[in-house]
Amino acid sequence: MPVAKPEPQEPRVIAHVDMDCFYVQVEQRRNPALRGQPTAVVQYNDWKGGGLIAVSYEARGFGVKRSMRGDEAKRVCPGINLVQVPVARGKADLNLYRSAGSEVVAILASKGKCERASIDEVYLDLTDAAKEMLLQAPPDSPEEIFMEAAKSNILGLLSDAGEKEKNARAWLCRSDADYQDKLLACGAIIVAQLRVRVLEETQFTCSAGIAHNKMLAKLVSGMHKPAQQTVVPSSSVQDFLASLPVKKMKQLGGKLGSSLQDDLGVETIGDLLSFTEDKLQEQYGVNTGTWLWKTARGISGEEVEDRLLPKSHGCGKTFPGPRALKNSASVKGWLDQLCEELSERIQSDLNQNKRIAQTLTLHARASKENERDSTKKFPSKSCPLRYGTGKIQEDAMKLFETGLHEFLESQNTGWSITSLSVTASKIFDIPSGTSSILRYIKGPSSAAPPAIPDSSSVPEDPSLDNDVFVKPIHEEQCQPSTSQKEDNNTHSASAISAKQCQANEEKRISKKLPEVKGTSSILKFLSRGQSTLHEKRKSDGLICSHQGPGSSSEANKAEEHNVPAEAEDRNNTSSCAEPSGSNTWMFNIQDIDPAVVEELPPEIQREIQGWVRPSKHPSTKRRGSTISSYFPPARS
Ligand code: TTP
Repeated sequence: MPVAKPEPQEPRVIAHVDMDCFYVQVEQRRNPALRGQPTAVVQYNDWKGGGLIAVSYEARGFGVKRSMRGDEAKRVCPGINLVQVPVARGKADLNLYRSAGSEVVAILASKGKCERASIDEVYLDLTDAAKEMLLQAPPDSPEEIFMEAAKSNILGLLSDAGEKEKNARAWLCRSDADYQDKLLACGAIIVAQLRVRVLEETQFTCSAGIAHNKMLAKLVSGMHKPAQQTVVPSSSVQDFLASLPVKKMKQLGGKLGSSLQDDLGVETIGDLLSFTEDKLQEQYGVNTGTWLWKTARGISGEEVEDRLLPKSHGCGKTFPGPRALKNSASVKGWLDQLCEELSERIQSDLNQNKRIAQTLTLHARASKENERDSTKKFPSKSCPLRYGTGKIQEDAMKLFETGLHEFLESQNTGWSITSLSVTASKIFDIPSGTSSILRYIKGPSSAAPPAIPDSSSVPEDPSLDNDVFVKPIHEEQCQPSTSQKEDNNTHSASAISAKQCQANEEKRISKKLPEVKGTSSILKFLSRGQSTLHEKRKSDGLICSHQGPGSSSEANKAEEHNVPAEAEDRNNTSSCAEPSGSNTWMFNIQDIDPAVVEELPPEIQREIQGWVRPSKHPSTKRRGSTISSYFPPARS
């Protein structure tokens, strides 16, 4: 259920940028002969010409829709070019589109905080850039307004087609505008400049919404497509929301939206205005009630996250109709392929971005032979993620078997699987300089040691790779899950003080690392020590911070880990000291993969246990044997 976030005191400028018919544009860049032609990208499939997943605006003009299959599109538009999605391992290979999306993100991220929301859309927080423009070079003359900005659609600005540009120019440099509108005008100019840069450097067009919050920016970014932008001044918010169907609002597309319609007779967001906050809270609980009340007024405090990388990686495949999988051998065949791809992707994330995924989840859609109409769902199953293709394949199959067992409820009946997906989630950053963790994480099936990441490289994009990619699922995957947020909060509950780190860190850092060999055995580790360890971890939320060159300040790092700086002083349980005056790097003990811990030398393991159970092992820390020696900060 949605929860209202506190709104910031200061006005913000937020943009939502969405690529136009993205996959088609990528294909048109590969084959310029397709430019300006009715074109659609088709999902690999030989049934009725495959399913359309992206349709060019020229083809839309002929009535071609994404819901059509290739054969139908040809009937509607005989001249249409149908381009097949690249295929690898018998399923769609979206790498081409992912890296095209990364090109765009690299440009958009140049002007402010950037959150990659899906394969082809981002949120930008342009508040600082807009403030700077307002201070340094505010728009003051209609004639000098950047051409693309002058084409903006400004919500609530009445003008016929002939006057539109003239009015927009005037609006963008009104001297009598309030501060909020002035910032918004600067934001609109910045977004227009960014969109032109994207076009020049990638050949892709995009559309954008510019508003004071994410919710409004997202709602309008698709309003004038393709290649246009829409601005939402505060004064036009109420009119805009008044007629907006509830189901169009993010978070109201499902059961909550249906309940608003059925139980309260609310059809548009404007209809919600007639309910008091108390009434909405009474109906939907305190949090959701407040969220609805605020949403009706266009208020949203949701922040743009600084995130260019995915929160999870997923690979999926659907098996509709006759393609359904009906025995374990065929499930294993497909799962192996999906896991192989997932393994490659998390390994590449580790190599390029120094990020480790901790949880493997298996989702499936299934039905029982004798109960086709049953609503019982195949339960999603998760386990700690072990690196290495073979291990992931093995664990995924076990998860499948466990899920199937539950799903069948001990009935001896036939079954069929119509979709399978594996996801790697709970991804965390290895603190900078912890090169040795990369060595430890490398399981026997990982062929090569992870490369030292190149900080200048453009990060991988966050898209999931579902064979038939359904947007809402995709978005969901890109959002933090409640449990993830809860976890973060748990981390913040207590943290080991940076001041507790022991002195002479640099000496230890320069100590030669011993060679430690072993196999990753996270499951073994967890079955042995998980319950105590996890309970303690949950209550302790340990963080250890260490000195290291070139990293950010303690407070900043604490923020990165959602740890209030003051919380660090409350916990005197750990044992690392910091030489004063130098920078700090931190890691959260909860973020260390237990498999990694198990492979460390015994004295290090004892030390970690000491952090986890400080009262029982107050003096397990020994000079020269602390964990920091093994996860040392980078040396410049
Ligand atoms: P969208 O942004 O939803 O659509 P689009 O970019 O094709 O067109 P528009 O101009 O209307 O925004 O999706 C981005 C890409 O994601 C799309 O080009 C293809 C892919 N996609 C799928 O593979 N399956 C889907 O169900 C959807 C909705 C999109």
